[in-house]
Amino acid sequence: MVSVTVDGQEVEVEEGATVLDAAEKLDIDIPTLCYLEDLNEPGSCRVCLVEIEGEENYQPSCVYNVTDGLEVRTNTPGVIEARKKMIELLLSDHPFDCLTCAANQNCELQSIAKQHGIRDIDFDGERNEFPVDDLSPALVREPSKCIRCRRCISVCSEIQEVHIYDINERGFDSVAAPAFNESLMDTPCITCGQCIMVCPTGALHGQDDKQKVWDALADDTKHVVIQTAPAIRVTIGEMFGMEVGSLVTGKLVSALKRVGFDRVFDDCFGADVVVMEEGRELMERLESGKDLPQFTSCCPGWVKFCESFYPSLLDNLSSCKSPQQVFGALAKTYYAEKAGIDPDNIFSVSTMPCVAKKYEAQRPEMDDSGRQDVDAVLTTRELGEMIKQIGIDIENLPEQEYDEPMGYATGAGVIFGSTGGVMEATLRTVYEKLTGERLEDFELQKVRSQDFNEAEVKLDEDRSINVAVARGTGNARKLIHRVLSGEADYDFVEVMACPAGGCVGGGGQPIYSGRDRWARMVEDRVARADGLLKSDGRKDIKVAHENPFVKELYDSFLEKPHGEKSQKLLHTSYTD
Ligand code: HC0
Ligand code: SF4
Repeated sequence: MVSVTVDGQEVEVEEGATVLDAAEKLDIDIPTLCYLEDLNEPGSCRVCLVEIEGEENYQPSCVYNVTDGLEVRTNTPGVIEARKKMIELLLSDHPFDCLTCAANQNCELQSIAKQHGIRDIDFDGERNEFPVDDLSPALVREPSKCIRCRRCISVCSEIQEVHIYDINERGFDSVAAPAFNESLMDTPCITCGQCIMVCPTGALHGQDDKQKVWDALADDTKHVVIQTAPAIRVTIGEMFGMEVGSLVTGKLVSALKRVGFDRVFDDCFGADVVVMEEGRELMERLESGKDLPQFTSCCPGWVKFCESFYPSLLDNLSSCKSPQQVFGALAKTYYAEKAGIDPDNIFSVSTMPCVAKKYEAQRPEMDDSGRQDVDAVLTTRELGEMIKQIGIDIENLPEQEYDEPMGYATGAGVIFGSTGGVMEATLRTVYEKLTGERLEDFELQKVRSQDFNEAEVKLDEDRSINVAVARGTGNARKLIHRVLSGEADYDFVEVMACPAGGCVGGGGQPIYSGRDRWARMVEDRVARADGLLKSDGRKDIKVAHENPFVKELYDSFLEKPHGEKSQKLLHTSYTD
């Protein structure tokens, strides 16, 4: 340990700590626009300047390592002025469209400018004007708003291992961008949206489908239905100041009815159907021994990752569509038929914690109902904004039930929303079909919060199913290399592209602020997943194959899992 003095107060910190760490220990908040705890190498924004005894120039505190006896001042007029100049320099090359910016009121540059009382900018010169890239169905890039903090580079390269961004050009023209400034559409971007979650400004944000949905709601010829993803029920509350992980299923249904949806359905019903289809597929593969391990396919970011980087594994991906798309295809066929509605008049919306789901809904093959199966996808953020727009606070609403026939889901469908959930939900059914007994005490439950896990599920003396789960595509790469090298021998593997617990940490979730925003998101996955487990615990039925509405679907429409009709409507193929 070494002893440091910051603004006259002495503090002990570990050797190798930075001045920023020492100040933090004393609750002195030095502003920075690049550093995020547990994520990136700091040192690019130069806003965190401090005065160090014996040094001629102001020093960036985030990269200045302490030594014993160091004396630091963080609050002198000179330091404050120097920081102001750094912020003004950034602002001098920034578009002033704060009022209409996607990050308005959630922008770190805006808050820091306010905190420093900046009213005028002394620097008057050239301004970079890069074109907006909005060709991706999921993400929008506004490079003119990039402050070169490198956070997107860290998350995409080090955590996700997709490597889309780098700093292009030098000096005044430098910007974080894909190679050759290509559109994200022309890169292997998997649309996970994790870069959105760490961007300090509005340089990266999701596509916005709110108006499309408002227009459909205002159109009397349209019957507008919505499906809610599992993770929405444990995160929408956060948009209204509720505690992280608050389970608000009934209030969510109420809010959606007030927004004006004709039917409010549950995507978890779709998840129960996926269990039936994907479970049957797994049993068939276990019997034939072909194309094992079976990989889950409900996460579009993971599917794109597999298509881009591991095309040799495409036959191992389950051919079953995701719950979102299974639901979409059924809404415009099964539900349309049952309700006597022309499917062309159904406008099908989903609300997801994810921006990759926007991309998935627009994949050209997702039209097995004879038209686009899901018409619009709203993230948790967009949904929260719509509910606020009509002046409702979700916390104060009464609880309501989902509509029939696609609103009832079992506990299996609900746990899809956090890592390990798809695996467990499928195994609950497969285990029971293969052994005649209930799967109790599934091991993965206990280790669900880890990055990458494996378990052996014993069926009897001679048979077992080896399973593995990875969250985040960086971890998926490690797992895949073990499979391809023959080091690991699995039967069933779940991958969710988002590192903070799968969908509960999706790129469409509420965006935190502050230096610990990444660390908090990773930590909060546990509370969010607990909310889903609570919901599972409250369900009378916990296995998908006992869902009475799923049984009715098969009896009256699909006939059997992985049968002719479900293969046409609910299964798909992949492209390399
Ligand atoms: Fe997920 Fe899903 S669980 S991907 O994370 O499988 O977005 O919440 O809706 O489709 O059900 C997201 C969440 C879903 C789908 C489901 C799956
Ligand atoms: Fe990288 Fe994901 Fe952002 Fe695409 S969406 S650039 S893959 S972090």
